[in-house]
Amino acid sequence: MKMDVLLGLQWGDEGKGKVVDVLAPQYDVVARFQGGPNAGHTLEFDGIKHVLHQIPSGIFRENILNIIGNGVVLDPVVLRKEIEGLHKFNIAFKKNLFISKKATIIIPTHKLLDAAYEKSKGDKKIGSTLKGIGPTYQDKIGRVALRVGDILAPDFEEKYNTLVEKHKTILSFYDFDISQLAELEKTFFDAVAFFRTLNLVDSEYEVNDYLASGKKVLAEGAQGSLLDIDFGSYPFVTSSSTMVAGACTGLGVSPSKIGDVFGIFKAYCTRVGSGPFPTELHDATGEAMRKEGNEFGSTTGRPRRCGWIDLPALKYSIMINGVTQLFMMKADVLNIFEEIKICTHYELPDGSKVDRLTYELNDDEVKPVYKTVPGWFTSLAEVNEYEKFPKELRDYVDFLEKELGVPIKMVSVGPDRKQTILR
Ligand code: 2SA
Ligand code: MG
Repeated sequence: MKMDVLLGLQWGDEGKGKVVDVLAPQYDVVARFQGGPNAGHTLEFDGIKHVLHQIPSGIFRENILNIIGNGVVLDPVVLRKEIEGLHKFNIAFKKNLFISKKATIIIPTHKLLDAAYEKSKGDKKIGSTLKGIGPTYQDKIGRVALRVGDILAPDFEEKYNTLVEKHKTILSFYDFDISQLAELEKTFFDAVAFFRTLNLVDSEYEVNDYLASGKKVLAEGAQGSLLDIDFGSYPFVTSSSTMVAGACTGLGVSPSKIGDVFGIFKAYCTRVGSGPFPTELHDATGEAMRKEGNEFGSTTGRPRRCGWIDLPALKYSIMINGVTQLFMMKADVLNIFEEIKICTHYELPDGSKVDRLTYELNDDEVKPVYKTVPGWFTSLAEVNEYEKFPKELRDYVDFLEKELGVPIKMVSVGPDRKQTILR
Protein backbone atom coordinates (compact mmCIF):
# COMPACT_ATOMS: atom_id res chain seq x y z
CA MET A 1 0.00 0.00 0.00
CA LYS A 2 1.04 3.58 -0.57
CA MET A 3 0.58 6.46 1.85
CA ASP A 4 -1.70 9.31 0.75
CA VAL A 5 -0.79 12.81 1.84
CA LEU A 6 -3.17 15.66 2.53
CA LEU A 7 -1.82 19.18 2.68
CA GLY A 8 -2.74 22.85 2.55
CA LEU A 9 -1.75 24.71 -0.62
CA GLN A 10 -2.03 28.26 0.75
CA TRP A 11 -0.99 29.80 4.09
CA GLY A 12 -2.77 27.31 6.31
CA ASP A 13 -6.37 27.19 7.54
CA GLU A 14 -7.58 25.78 4.24
CA GLY A 15 -9.90 23.37 6.06
CA LYS A 16 -7.59 20.36 6.25
CA GLY A 17 -9.14 19.14 9.51
CA LYS A 18 -12.55 18.94 7.91
CA VAL A 19 -11.28 17.00 4.89
CA VAL A 20 -9.36 14.51 7.03
CA ASP A 21 -12.51 13.99 9.05
CA VAL A 22 -14.51 13.31 5.88
CA LEU A 23 -11.88 10.99 4.35
CA ALA A 24 -10.99 9.21 7.59
CA PRO A 25 -13.45 6.31 7.25
CA GLN A 26 -11.46 5.15 4.20
CA TYR A 27 -8.24 4.94 6.24
CA ASP A 28 -6.81 2.77 9.00
CA VAL A 29 -4.22 5.28 10.15
CA VAL A 30 -4.03 9.11 10.21
CA ALA A 31 -0.57 10.53 10.91
CA ARG A 32 0.80 14.01 11.57
CA PHE A 33 4.30 14.63 10.21
CA GLN A 34 5.30 18.23 11.04
CA GLY A 35 4.37 21.32 13.00
CA GLY A 36 2.94 21.17 16.48
CA PRO A 37 0.65 23.22 18.70
CA ASN A 38 0.76 26.09 16.19
CA ALA A 39 -1.78 24.14 14.13
CA GLY A 40 -5.50 24.49 14.63
CA HIS A 41 -7.55 21.88 12.79
CA THR A 42 -11.25 22.54 13.10
CA LEU A 43 -13.78 19.72 12.83
CA GLU A 44 -17.51 20.18 13.02
CA PHE A 45 -20.08 17.44 13.34
CA ASP A 46 -23.41 16.91 15.12
CA GLY A 47 -23.53 20.66 15.70
CA ILE A 48 -20.38 20.68 17.82
CA LYS A 49 -17.09 22.33 16.85
CA HIS A 50 -13.69 20.88 17.86
CA VAL A 51 -10.26 22.34 17.37
CA LEU A 52 -7.31 19.93 17.38
CA HIS A 53 -3.74 21.20 17.69
CA GLN A 54 -1.38 18.25 17.95
CA ILE A 55 -3.65 15.23 17.83
CA PRO A 56 -4.39 13.93 14.30
CA SER A 57 -7.91 14.54 12.98
CA GLY A 58 -8.82 10.83 12.90
CA ILE A 59 -9.18 10.72 16.67
CA PHE A 60 -12.98 10.87 16.67
CA ARG A 61 -13.24 7.60 14.72
CA GLU A 62 -13.02 4.52 16.86
CA ASN A 63 -11.27 2.25 14.36
CA ILE A 64 -8.55 4.63 13.31
CA LEU A 65 -5.06 4.68 14.71
CA ASN A 66 -3.64 8.20 15.05
CA ILE A 67 0.10 8.69 14.91
CA ILE A 68 2.18 11.72 15.85
CA GLY A 69 5.34 11.28 13.79
CA ASN A 70 8.99 12.10 14.41
CA GLY A 71 8.77 15.33 12.39
CA VAL A 72 6.39 16.91 14.89
CA VAL A 73 7.38 19.24 17.75
CA LEU A 74 5.22 18.40 20.75
CA ASP A 75 4.26 20.43 23.77
CA PRO A 76 3.39 18.02 26.61
CA VAL A 77 1.33 20.72 28.35
CA VAL A 78 -0.83 21.35 25.29
CA LEU A 79 -1.13 17.62 24.62
CA ARG A 80 -2.37 16.94 28.11
CA LYS A 81 -4.93 19.73 27.85
CA GLU A 82 -6.05 18.45 24.46
CA ILE A 83 -6.50 14.90 25.72
CA GLU A 84 -8.35 16.05 28.82
CA GLY A 85 -10.56 18.26 26.65
CA LEU A 86 -11.67 15.16 24.72
CA HIS A 87 -12.64 13.34 27.91
CA LYS A 88 -16.35 13.29 27.09
CA PHE A 89 -15.76 11.31 23.89
CA ASN A 90 -14.38 8.29 25.78
CA ILE A 91 -11.51 7.89 23.36
CA ALA A 92 -9.17 4.96 24.06
CA PHE A 93 -5.98 7.02 23.80
CA LYS A 94 -3.68 4.16 24.71
CA LYS A 95 -5.01 2.21 21.75
CA ASN A 96 -5.80 5.01 19.28
CA LEU A 97 -2.88 7.40 19.68
CA PHE A 98 0.76 6.48 19.10
CA ILE A 99 3.52 9.04 19.56
CA SER A 100 6.97 8.81 18.02
CA LYS A 101 9.83 8.58 20.51
CA LYS A 102 11.80 10.57 17.96
CA ALA A 103 9.42 13.55 17.97
CA THR A 104 10.92 16.69 19.53
CA ILE A 105 9.70 18.19 22.79
CA ILE A 106 8.82 21.84 23.27
CA ILE A 107 9.94 22.99 26.71
CA PRO A 108 8.80 26.19 28.49
CA THR A 109 11.91 28.21 27.58
CA HIS A 110 11.24 27.54 23.87
CA LYS A 111 8.07 29.58 24.24
CA LEU A 112 9.92 32.36 26.06
CA LEU A 113 12.57 32.38 23.32
CA ASP A 114 9.85 32.56 20.65
CA ALA A 115 8.47 35.66 22.38
CA ALA A 116 11.94 37.18 22.89
CA TYR A 117 12.88 36.73 19.22
CA GLU A 118 9.60 38.21 18.03
CA LYS A 119 9.91 41.18 20.37
CA SER A 120 13.45 41.87 19.15
CA LYS A 121 12.23 42.00 15.54
CA GLY A 122 9.84 44.90 16.19
CA ASP A 123 7.62 45.57 13.17
CA LYS A 124 9.55 42.93 11.20
CA LYS A 125 8.13 40.19 13.42
CA ILE A 126 7.04 36.92 11.79
CA GLY A 127 3.68 36.87 13.55
CA SER A 128 4.56 33.57 15.20
CA THR A 129 1.88 31.75 17.18
CA LEU A 130 4.31 31.99 20.15
CA LYS A 131 4.00 28.24 20.75
CA GLY A 132 7.77 27.77 20.67
CA ILE A 133 7.86 26.21 17.21
CA GLY A 134 10.86 28.07 15.73
CA PRO A 135 13.20 27.73 18.74
CA THR A 136 12.36 24.02 19.12
CA TYR A 137 13.13 23.20 15.48
CA GLN A 138 16.27 25.32 15.86
CA ASP A 139 17.42 23.08 18.72
CA LYS A 140 16.50 19.96 16.75
CA ILE A 141 18.66 21.03 13.81
CA GLY A 142 21.30 22.24 16.27
CA ARG A 143 21.36 18.70 17.73
CA VAL A 144 20.66 19.74 21.31
CA ALA A 145 16.89 19.17 21.54
CA LEU A 146 15.04 16.77 23.83
CA ARG A 147 13.05 14.03 22.21
CA VAL A 148 9.96 12.19 23.40
CA GLY A 149 11.98 9.05 24.14
CA ASP A 150 14.20 11.07 26.49
CA ILE A 151 11.40 11.46 29.01
CA LEU A 152 11.65 7.72 29.73
CA ALA A 153 15.36 7.90 30.62
CA PRO A 154 16.60 8.45 34.20
CA ASP A 155 18.74 11.42 33.12
CA PHE A 156 15.85 13.38 31.59
CA GLU A 157 15.96 16.15 34.17
CA GLU A 158 19.70 16.51 33.74
CA LYS A 159 19.34 16.85 29.98
CA TYR A 160 16.49 19.27 30.52
CA ASN A 161 18.56 21.45 32.85
CA THR A 162 21.49 21.58 30.43
CA LEU A 163 19.20 22.86 27.69
CA VAL A 164 17.45 25.34 29.97
CA GLU A 165 20.78 26.83 31.09
CA LYS A 166 21.66 27.44 27.47
CA HIS A 167 18.27 29.06 26.87
CA LYS A 168 18.64 31.26 29.96
CA THR A 169 21.90 32.65 28.60
CA ILE A 170 20.19 33.57 25.35
CA LEU A 171 17.19 35.04 27.17
CA SER A 172 19.44 37.22 29.32
CA PHE A 173 21.11 38.50 26.14
CA TYR A 174 17.64 39.60 24.99
CA ASP A 175 16.99 40.99 28.48
CA PHE A 176 13.80 38.93 28.57
CA ASP A 177 11.78 38.57 31.76
CA ILE A 178 11.76 34.93 32.90
CA SER A 179 10.05 35.37 36.25
CA GLN A 180 7.17 33.06 35.19
CA LEU A 181 9.56 30.20 34.40
CA ALA A 182 9.30 28.32 37.72
CA GLU A 183 5.54 28.16 37.39
CA LEU A 184 5.70 27.07 33.75
CA GLU A 185 8.19 24.35 34.70
CA LYS A 186 5.90 22.92 37.34
CA THR A 187 3.06 22.56 34.83
CA PHE A 188 5.55 21.14 32.31
CA PHE A 189 6.85 18.40 34.62
CA ASP A 190 3.30 17.45 35.64
CA ALA A 191 2.46 17.12 31.95
CA VAL A 192 5.60 15.06 31.32
CA ALA A 193 4.52 12.61 34.03
CA PHE A 194 1.19 12.27 32.22
CA PHE A 195 3.00 11.96 28.89
CA ARG A 196 4.90 8.89 30.16
CA THR A 197 1.58 7.03 30.44
CA LEU A 198 0.85 7.44 26.71
CA ASN A 199 1.81 5.05 23.95
CA LEU A 200 5.32 6.04 22.90
CA VAL A 201 6.61 4.07 19.92
CA ASP A 202 9.06 3.93 17.01
CA SER A 203 6.39 5.21 14.66
CA GLU A 204 8.38 4.69 11.45
CA TYR A 205 8.06 0.93 12.06
CA GLU A 206 4.36 1.27 12.81
CA VAL A 207 3.63 3.24 9.64
CA ASN A 208 5.70 0.97 7.40
CA ASP A 209 4.32 -2.20 8.98
CA TYR A 210 0.78 -0.94 8.41
CA LEU A 211 1.53 -0.12 4.78
CA ALA A 212 3.21 -3.51 4.26
CA SER A 213 0.16 -5.31 5.61
CA GLY A 214 -2.14 -3.54 3.13
CA LYS A 215 -3.53 -0.96 5.56
CA LYS A 216 -4.35 2.56 4.39
CA VAL A 217 -2.42 5.47 5.85
CA LEU A 218 -3.24 9.16 5.45
CA ALA A 219 -0.58 11.74 6.32
CA GLU A 220 -2.15 14.98 7.59
CA GLY A 221 -0.20 18.17 6.94
CA ALA A 222 -0.39 21.28 9.11
CA GLN A 223 -0.02 24.95 8.07
CA GLY A 224 0.37 25.29 4.29
CA SER A 225 2.85 25.05 1.42
CA LEU A 226 3.33 28.82 1.29
CA LEU A 227 4.55 28.64 4.91
CA ASP A 228 7.13 25.96 4.07
CA ILE A 229 10.61 26.62 5.45
CA ASP A 230 12.20 26.27 1.98
CA PHE A 231 9.49 27.27 -0.48
CA GLY A 232 7.31 29.62 1.56
CA SER A 233 7.66 33.40 1.70
CA TYR A 234 10.85 33.25 3.78
CA PRO A 235 11.44 34.50 6.46
CA PHE A 236 7.67 34.78 7.02
CA VAL A 237 7.25 31.03 7.25
CA THR A 238 6.95 28.32 9.84
CA SER A 239 10.02 26.24 10.73
CA SER A 240 9.07 22.88 9.21
CA SER A 241 8.71 21.27 5.82
CA THR A 242 4.98 21.58 5.20
CA MET A 243 5.13 19.92 1.79
CA VAL A 244 4.87 16.34 0.65
CA ALA A 245 8.60 15.72 1.19
CA GLY A 246 8.02 16.59 4.85
CA ALA A 247 5.64 13.63 5.08
CA CYS A 248 8.52 11.32 4.06
CA THR A 249 11.04 12.68 6.57
CA GLY A 250 8.42 13.33 9.25
CA LEU A 251 7.16 9.76 9.26
CA GLY A 252 10.01 7.71 7.83
CA VAL A 253 8.24 6.72 4.62
CA SER A 254 10.03 6.39 1.29
CA PRO A 255 9.03 8.75 -1.57
CA SER A 256 8.33 5.61 -3.62
CA LYS A 257 5.54 4.81 -1.16
CA ILE A 258 3.64 8.07 -1.65
CA GLY A 259 0.24 7.55 -3.30
CA ASP A 260 -2.28 10.33 -3.81
CA VAL A 261 -1.46 13.89 -2.80
CA PHE A 262 -4.60 15.78 -1.82
CA GLY A 263 -4.19 19.55 -2.13
CA ILE A 264 -6.62 21.59 -0.04
CA PHE A 265 -7.36 25.20 -0.87
CA LYS A 266 -9.95 27.78 0.03
CA ALA A 267 -12.15 29.36 -2.67
CA TYR A 268 -10.37 32.57 -1.63
CA CYS A 269 -7.17 33.21 0.41
CA THR A 270 -6.29 33.96 3.99
CA ARG A 271 -3.09 34.50 5.88
CA VAL A 272 -2.47 34.98 9.59
CA GLY A 273 0.84 36.48 10.64
CA SER A 274 3.15 38.74 8.64
CA GLY A 275 4.52 38.42 5.12
CA PRO A 276 3.61 38.91 1.49
CA PHE A 277 0.04 38.39 0.35
CA PRO A 278 -0.42 39.87 -3.15
CA THR A 279 -4.23 39.53 -3.33
CA GLU A 280 -4.93 40.80 0.18
CA LEU A 281 -7.96 43.08 0.44
CA HIS A 282 -7.64 46.00 2.84
CA ASP A 283 -11.19 47.18 2.21
CA ALA A 284 -14.81 46.38 3.04
CA THR A 285 -14.72 43.32 0.75
CA GLY A 286 -11.88 41.82 2.80
CA GLU A 287 -13.74 42.69 5.97
CA ALA A 288 -16.90 40.98 4.64
CA MET A 289 -14.89 37.84 3.80
CA ARG A 290 -13.42 37.72 7.30
CA LYS A 291 -16.87 38.06 8.84
CA GLU A 292 -18.61 35.61 6.52
CA GLY A 293 -15.80 33.05 6.78
CA ASN A 294 -15.26 33.59 10.50
CA GLU A 295 -11.60 34.06 9.69
CA PHE A 296 -9.93 34.19 13.07
CA GLY A 297 -6.95 32.05 14.12
CA SER A 298 -8.20 28.85 15.71
CA THR A 299 -5.13 28.69 17.97
CA THR A 300 -4.52 32.36 18.73
CA GLY A 301 -7.83 34.00 17.81
CA ARG A 302 -6.00 36.54 15.63
CA PRO A 303 -8.02 38.03 12.75
CA ARG A 304 -6.87 36.48 9.49
CA ARG A 305 -5.99 38.64 6.50
CA CYS A 306 -8.33 37.92 3.57
CA GLY A 307 -8.16 38.24 -0.22
CA TRP A 308 -9.10 36.73 -3.58
CA ILE A 309 -7.80 33.43 -4.83
CA ASP A 310 -4.24 33.50 -6.18
CA LEU A 311 -3.61 31.10 -9.07
CA PRO A 312 0.15 31.65 -9.52
CA ALA A 313 0.61 30.76 -5.84
CA LEU A 314 -1.67 27.72 -6.13
CA LYS A 315 0.12 26.49 -9.25
CA TYR A 316 3.42 26.74 -7.41
CA SER A 317 2.15 24.69 -4.47
CA ILE A 318 0.67 22.10 -6.82
CA MET A 319 4.02 21.82 -8.60
CA ILE A 320 6.25 21.35 -5.56
CA ASN A 321 3.86 18.79 -4.08
CA GLY A 322 2.86 16.81 -7.16
CA VAL A 323 -0.80 17.22 -6.18
CA THR A 324 -3.07 14.56 -7.73
CA GLN A 325 -6.47 15.76 -6.46
CA LEU A 326 -7.73 19.17 -5.41
CA PHE A 327 -10.34 19.91 -2.75
CA MET A 328 -11.89 23.39 -2.69
CA MET A 329 -13.12 24.57 0.70
CA LYS A 330 -15.46 27.27 1.98
CA ALA A 331 -17.14 28.05 -1.35
CA ASP A 332 -20.15 29.26 0.66
CA VAL A 333 -18.17 32.23 2.00
CA LEU A 334 -18.29 33.70 -1.52
CA ASN A 335 -22.13 33.53 -1.54
CA ILE A 336 -22.26 37.19 -0.55
CA PHE A 337 -20.44 38.56 -3.59
CA GLU A 338 -22.08 39.60 -6.86
CA GLU A 339 -18.69 39.45 -8.53
CA ILE A 340 -15.67 37.31 -7.75
CA LYS A 341 -12.08 38.00 -8.70
CA ILE A 342 -9.45 35.44 -9.65
CA CYS A 343 -5.79 36.46 -9.71
CA THR A 344 -4.29 34.90 -12.84
CA HIS A 345 -0.96 36.77 -13.00
CA TYR A 346 1.13 39.38 -11.25
CA GLU A 347 2.10 42.59 -12.96
CA LEU A 348 5.63 43.83 -12.30
CA PRO A 349 6.68 47.52 -12.20
CA ASP A 350 7.98 47.30 -15.78
CA GLY A 351 4.51 46.28 -16.95
CA SER A 352 5.38 42.65 -17.64
CA LYS A 353 3.10 39.86 -16.44
CA VAL A 354 4.34 36.75 -14.66
CA ASP A 355 2.69 33.74 -13.09
CA ARG A 356 5.70 32.38 -11.21
CA LEU A 357 6.78 32.87 -7.60
CA THR A 358 10.41 33.71 -8.20
CA TYR A 359 13.01 34.66 -5.61
CA GLU A 360 13.00 38.25 -6.85
CA LEU A 361 9.25 38.71 -6.53
CA ASN A 362 8.81 41.67 -4.22
CA ASP A 363 5.41 41.94 -2.62
CA ASP A 364 5.43 45.75 -2.56
CA GLU A 365 5.92 45.93 -6.30
CA VAL A 366 3.55 43.17 -7.37
CA LYS A 367 0.09 44.03 -8.65
CA PRO A 368 -2.33 41.13 -9.04
CA VAL A 369 -3.99 40.86 -12.45
CA TYR A 370 -7.59 39.74 -12.00
CA LYS A 371 -10.18 38.03 -14.10
CA THR A 372 -13.62 39.03 -12.82
CA VAL A 373 -16.42 36.48 -12.95
CA PRO A 374 -20.07 36.65 -11.88
CA GLY A 375 -20.77 35.29 -8.39
CA TRP A 376 -23.62 32.87 -7.62
CA PHE A 377 -24.87 35.32 -4.99
CA THR A 378 -27.18 32.85 -3.35
CA SER A 379 -27.17 30.52 -0.36
CA LEU A 380 -25.69 27.04 -0.75
CA ALA A 381 -27.40 25.73 2.37
CA GLU A 382 -29.66 23.38 0.41
CA VAL A 383 -26.94 22.18 -1.94
CA ASN A 384 -26.24 18.52 -1.19
CA GLU A 385 -25.05 17.29 -4.58
CA TYR A 386 -23.01 18.63 -7.46
CA GLU A 387 -26.04 18.77 -9.77
CA LYS A 388 -27.56 21.42 -7.49
CA PHE A 389 -24.60 23.81 -7.82
CA PRO A 390 -25.60 27.22 -9.23
CA LYS A 391 -24.22 27.67 -12.75
CA GLU A 392 -21.76 30.39 -11.65
CA LEU A 393 -20.24 28.12 -9.01
CA ARG A 394 -19.91 25.33 -11.54
CA ASP A 395 -18.20 27.76 -13.93
CA TYR A 396 -15.87 28.94 -11.14
CA VAL A 397 -14.83 25.36 -10.36
CA ASP A 398 -14.40 24.52 -14.07
CA PHE A 399 -12.25 27.59 -14.68
CA LEU A 400 -9.96 26.86 -11.71
CA GLU A 401 -9.66 23.22 -12.67
CA LYS A 402 -8.66 24.12 -16.22
CA GLU A 403 -6.08 26.66 -15.03
CA LEU A 404 -4.61 24.42 -12.34
CA GLY A 405 -4.53 21.26 -14.45
CA VAL A 406 -5.59 18.97 -11.60
CA PRO A 407 -9.13 17.65 -10.98
CA ILE A 408 -11.14 19.33 -8.23
CA LYS A 409 -12.67 16.28 -6.61
CA MET A 410 -14.44 17.84 -3.69
CA VAL A 411 -16.12 21.17 -2.99
CA SER A 412 -17.12 22.17 0.51
CA VAL A 413 -20.23 24.35 0.80
CA GLY A 414 -20.58 24.57 4.59
CA PRO A 415 -18.88 23.62 7.85
CA ASP A 416 -20.64 20.32 8.55
CA ARG A 417 -19.34 16.89 7.51
CA LYS A 418 -22.41 16.55 5.29
CA GLN A 419 -21.76 19.75 3.35
CA THR A 420 -18.87 18.26 1.43
CA ILE A 421 -19.80 17.55 -2.19
CA LEU A 422 -17.91 15.03 -4.29
CA ARG A 423 -17.55 15.46 -8.04
P1 2SA B 1 5.03 29.65 13.97
O1 2SA B 1 4.21 29.79 15.22
O2 2SA B 1 6.49 29.81 14.22
O3 2SA B 1 4.72 28.41 13.18
O4 2SA B 1 4.60 30.89 13.07
C1 2SA B 1 5.27 31.17 11.86
C2 2SA B 1 4.31 31.59 10.76
O5 2SA B 1 3.43 30.48 10.46
C3 2SA B 1 2.09 30.89 10.60
N1 2SA B 1 1.27 29.81 11.15
C4 2SA B 1 -0.01 29.60 10.80
N2 2SA B 1 -0.75 30.13 9.81
C5 2SA B 1 -2.03 29.72 9.73
N3 2SA B 1 -2.62 28.85 10.62
C6 2SA B 1 -1.89 28.32 11.61
N4 2SA B 1 -2.48 27.71 12.65
C7 2SA B 1 -3.44 28.45 13.53
C8 2SA B 1 -4.83 28.37 12.95
C9 2SA B 1 -2.93 29.88 13.68
C10 2SA B 1 -3.63 30.77 14.71
O6 2SA B 1 -5.21 27.27 12.58
O7 2SA B 1 -5.55 29.36 12.83
O8 2SA B 1 -4.50 30.38 15.47
O9 2SA B 1 -3.23 31.96 14.75
C11 2SA B 1 -0.51 28.64 11.71
N5 2SA B 1 0.48 28.25 12.53
C12 2SA B 1 1.57 28.97 12.17
C13 2SA B 1 2.14 32.05 11.61
O10 2SA B 1 1.00 32.86 11.52
C14 2SA B 1 3.41 32.75 11.17
O11 2SA B 1 3.15 33.56 10.05
MG1 MG C 1 -5.84 26.12 11.14
